[in-house]
Amino acid sequence: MGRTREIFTAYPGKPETQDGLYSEDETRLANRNSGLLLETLRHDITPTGAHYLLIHFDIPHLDAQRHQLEFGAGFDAPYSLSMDDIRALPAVTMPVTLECAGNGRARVSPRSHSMPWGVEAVGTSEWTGTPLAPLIERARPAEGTVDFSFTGADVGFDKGEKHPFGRSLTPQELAELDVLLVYEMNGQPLLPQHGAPLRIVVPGWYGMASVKWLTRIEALTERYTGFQQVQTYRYRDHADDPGRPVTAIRVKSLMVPPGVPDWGSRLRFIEPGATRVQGRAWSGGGVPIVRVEFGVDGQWQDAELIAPVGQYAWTGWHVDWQASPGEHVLQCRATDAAGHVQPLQPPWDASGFGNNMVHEVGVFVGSA
Ligand SMILES: Nc1nc2c(c(=O)[nH]1)N[C@H]1C(S)=C(S)[C@@H](COP(=O)(O)O)O[C@H]1N2
Ligand SMILES: [Mo]
Repeated sequence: MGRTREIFTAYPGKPETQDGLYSEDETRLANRNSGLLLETLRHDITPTGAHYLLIHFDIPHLDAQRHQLEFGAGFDAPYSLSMDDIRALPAVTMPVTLECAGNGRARVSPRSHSMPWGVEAVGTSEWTGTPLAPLIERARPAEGTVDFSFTGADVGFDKGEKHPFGRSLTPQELAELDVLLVYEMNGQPLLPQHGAPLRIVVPGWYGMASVKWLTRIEALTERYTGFQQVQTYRYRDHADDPGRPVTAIRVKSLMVPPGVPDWGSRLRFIEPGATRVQGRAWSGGGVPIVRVEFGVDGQWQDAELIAPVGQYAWTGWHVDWQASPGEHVLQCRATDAAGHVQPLQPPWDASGFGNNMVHEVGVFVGSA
């Protein structure tokens, strides 16, 4: 009892308040871009309002009645589609787990200056739309096309360069990935913050590829050089490294923090005895999860897997743990069918991309 109170009033490791730990800019970013609440991992499909958000610039105010998607430059048979045209096409609904490539950045040291995600930049939604590849085919890409560009309606500055948010995919990537042109999320029209009225979803890739507020697709005979394609979203060993493009999601898992939290620190309190711990695991490129291990103070045991929510969506897992009194560090670690295992330490990246280290939750087991 005394110990419980002590640990929750002055829990060990609580840092002294320090100015400049995060810059004002980063705090602003963190307040614009919300993350998933870990307890919502209990839901197969993330409640819409709890899905993470990443918005580089401002949300454009688009009128769905007048919105047109243009298949423009570089096509031999250019055309455009209204939202009504798109809704009349064959519809597909697909559960897809999206994760921001910067998820986990706050654990990478030394850090780069960007959105300070902990572990929560992930979510799974049922996306409804129509397959994109046949629509691109219909516009007849000109001979020698090597890239397709996807341009959003949002514009802003990064590193002094003004640009719309845009990304590209090669014809081969388009053929291999089940890219959807999406207008609904969880059975409702897309919310403004998730790309209304139209976005793409690139299943199995980190979120940057899933361009929101989509207005234009072009076919290019030279590789696309948009800022968000070539100047960022690259794995770099150091700031001057041209790097390698960030593409498929790396294997990862999260747990619902068990017990109840302390308001300020989020440290968990658990009564001793049988405790069920549950969570989710996922990987990129449609690769299934084959194993999740649950660790208590560095001792690992296998968790039980529940069927995946979809080919491109996370897999549930749970484990029964006999919680013994004291402080413990709980961890979870997933392995995918390609043999990739989550590392215990963050993989090095100069911009903090692709950090798929194991999830750790500190708990105190006692009586209160
Ligand atoms: N037009 C546009 N598309 C965008 C972005 C953006 O800022 N503008 N952010 C990207 C990034 S980095 C991510 S992780 C996902 C986030 O999608 P969500 O906010 O719907 O979760 O959208 C991607 N698509
Ligand atoms: Mo992202």
